[in-house]
Amino acid sequence: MKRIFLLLFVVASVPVFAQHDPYMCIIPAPVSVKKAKGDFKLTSETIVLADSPSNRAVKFFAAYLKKAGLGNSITDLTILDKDHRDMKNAITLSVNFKGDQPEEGYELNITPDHITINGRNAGLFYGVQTLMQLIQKDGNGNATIPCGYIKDYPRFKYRGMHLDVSRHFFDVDFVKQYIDLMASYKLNNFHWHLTDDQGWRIEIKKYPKLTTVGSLRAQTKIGRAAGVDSELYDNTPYGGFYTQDQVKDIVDYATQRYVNVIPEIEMPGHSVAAMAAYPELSCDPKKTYKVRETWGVSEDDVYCPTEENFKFSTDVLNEVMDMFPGQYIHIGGDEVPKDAWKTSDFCKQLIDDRGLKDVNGLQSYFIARIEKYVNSQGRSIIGWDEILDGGLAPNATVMSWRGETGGISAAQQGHDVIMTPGSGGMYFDHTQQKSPQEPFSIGGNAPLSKTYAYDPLPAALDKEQQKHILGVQANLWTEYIATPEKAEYMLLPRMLALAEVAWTPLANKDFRNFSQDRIPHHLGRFDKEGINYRVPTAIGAMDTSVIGARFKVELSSPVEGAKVYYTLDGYTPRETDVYYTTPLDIIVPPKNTMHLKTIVINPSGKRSIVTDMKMENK
Ligand code: TNX
Repeated sequence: MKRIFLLLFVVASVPVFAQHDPYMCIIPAPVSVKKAKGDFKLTSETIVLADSPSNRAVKFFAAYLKKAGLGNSITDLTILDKDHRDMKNAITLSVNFKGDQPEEGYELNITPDHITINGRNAGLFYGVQTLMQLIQKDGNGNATIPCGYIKDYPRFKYRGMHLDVSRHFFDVDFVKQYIDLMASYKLNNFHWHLTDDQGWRIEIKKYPKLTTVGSLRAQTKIGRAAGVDSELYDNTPYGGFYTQDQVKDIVDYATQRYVNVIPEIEMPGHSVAAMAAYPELSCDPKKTYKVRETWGVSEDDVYCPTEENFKFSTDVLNEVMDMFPGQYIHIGGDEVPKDAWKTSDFCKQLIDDRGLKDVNGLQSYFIARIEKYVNSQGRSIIGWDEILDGGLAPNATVMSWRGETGGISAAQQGHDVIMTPGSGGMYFDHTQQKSPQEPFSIGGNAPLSKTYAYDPLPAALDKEQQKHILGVQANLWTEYIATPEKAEYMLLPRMLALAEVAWTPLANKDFRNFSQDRIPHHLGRFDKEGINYRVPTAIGAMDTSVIGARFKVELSSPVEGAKVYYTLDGYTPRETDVYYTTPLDIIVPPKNTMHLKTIVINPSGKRSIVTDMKMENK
C-alpha cells in the first residue's frame, strides 16, 4: 500500500457523459471532429439513399435499422433526379463521390435535415459504425443524432484481436459476437488460434482423427500449470471443434463486416493434440501422446521435420486455405523446445545433410519450407517472433510478442511486423488491476491505462523501417478463461483502448478523456446489450492509505447509469448502502483511522471490485 501524506486531499472530477466531449463519445477517437448545433431525428420515415445499394456497408446499416425498428428501405440514389437527392430526413451513403480519401477513410456530415457518409470499401462501413455510435435512443423508440462533421481514417492498416479457442472452446455465436465487437470498434483482423497442445479445433477432412481424437482432453488442470500450484485436475472430459461449414460461415460473417480472419495452425511446437491423433508426426512414434491437460509449454513433444510431416502439414494447410481466403496464414512457430530433435537420429542426419548449424537451423528449415509452400499457393505466412531463431523465412511477417525486440529486428531486416508485446499491455489474459478481488488469471498486470499508452512504432526504427510495422494486436489466451462471460470481462473495456492505439492519431490520444468521458457511455451500452465487461472502480476513488485530518472526495460513475455506493464504517459497500450524490467532506478525529470504501453497481447488477481508502489522522 502506498502511503501518501496530505492534509487536504481533493480529487478532480468531471461530468461523466460530457456533452462537451470533443470526440462526441466516439471510440476510437476520429482524426477530426467539428461539432455543430442541433440534432438529426431518425424515425421510421427516414429514407436511406445509397449509390451502391448492394454494398456491404449499406446492407449492414439496413439490417441494423430493421432490427432497431427504424425502417429499412434503401432507395437507389442513382435512379433519383437531382432534386430528390437532397431530400429532407434522409441519410445518403455514397461510394461514388468526387475526390480522394485515405485507405479505409470516410467523411460523415450530420445536419438536422440530412446525413451524408462518403467512403469507399471499408471506409463507408466505418462511417456507418461511427454513425451508429452516435445514435441516441430514448425510451419511446425515438432516436436522435447530434450534428457535426467528421473526417477520419486509421493510423495503422492492421488492427488485430486474437482469440485462443484451443485452451478453451468458444462456440460459433460467441465468435460472431466477438467479430461484431471488433467491427464496431474498427478492428479489422481476427486472429483465430485454432490449434494447440490442449485441443485441435478445426475439422480437417483428410485427417479426421485431428478432431475425433485431437479435440478432446480427458480433464483440465485446476489452477496454474502442473507443478506450479498443485496437481489437481477436474476429472471432466472437455472438447469442441468447428466443422468446415461453421468455419466458412464465420469467415463470411466477418467478411461482411470488413474483418479478415487469420487462422493459426501451430507448428512445429504446440502440436501435442495433433500428435495424440497421429503419433507418426512426432520423432518418437512409439510413444503415446495425449491431448495436454495442463498449461505451459510441452517439454519435448514437437513435430519431427520428416517428409511425412511436411505432407501432413501441407495437406492441412490446403484445406485451411480453402476455408480462409485472406492473404495471411499464421503458422505459429513459438515456444519450440528442441530436446526431441537433439536426441533424434533422423534430425541429426538432417542437420548434417542440409548443412544446418544446429536445431535452431532445423526450426528455420521447417518454417522456410512451409513458407515456400504457402507462398506457392499465393499466400503469406505470419509467425511468432521465435521464427527469427536460426534465420527468418524470406517473406515472413513477424508477430512480436516477447516485447518489441523481435519486431524491431525483423523490421530492420526488411520484414513486415505486427506488434503484440505482452509487456506493452497487449496480453488481455493478464489482470486489469493488481487485486485479489480480480478473477484468477495467468499473472501479469495490464490495466486499461497501460494498454492505452502503448505505441506500436518503436523509436529504435527509422522512418523507412517503421513502414514495416503494419499495426498492432492484442491477444486473449484462454488457459484461465473458461466461459464467455470471463472472456468478455477480460476483453472489455481493454479492447476499446486497443482500438484507439490502432486507429487514432497520437495527437488525439488522451487517457483522461478516453476513460472518464467516453468509456462510461460505451460501457452503459454494453450493459443494455447484455455484454459483460469489467466494471471499472469509481472515478476519483483511491485504493491506498493516506494520512490527514480532512478529506474532500469527489467521485463519479465510470459507467453510464451506474451508481457508486460507499461506506465509512469499514464494511464492504453494497446496494443497501448510501450512494454517492455530492462530494464528501470526511473529518477523521485525531488518533483515528477511517476507511472510505466504494463499489460501482450498474443497472444490470454488475459490480466493480471494492476500493479502500484508508485515512489516518496520526
Ligand atoms: C505464451 S504468446 C504463448 C501462449 C500462452 C501465453 C499465455 C505465444 C506465442 N505463446 O501459448 O497461452 O503465453 O500468456
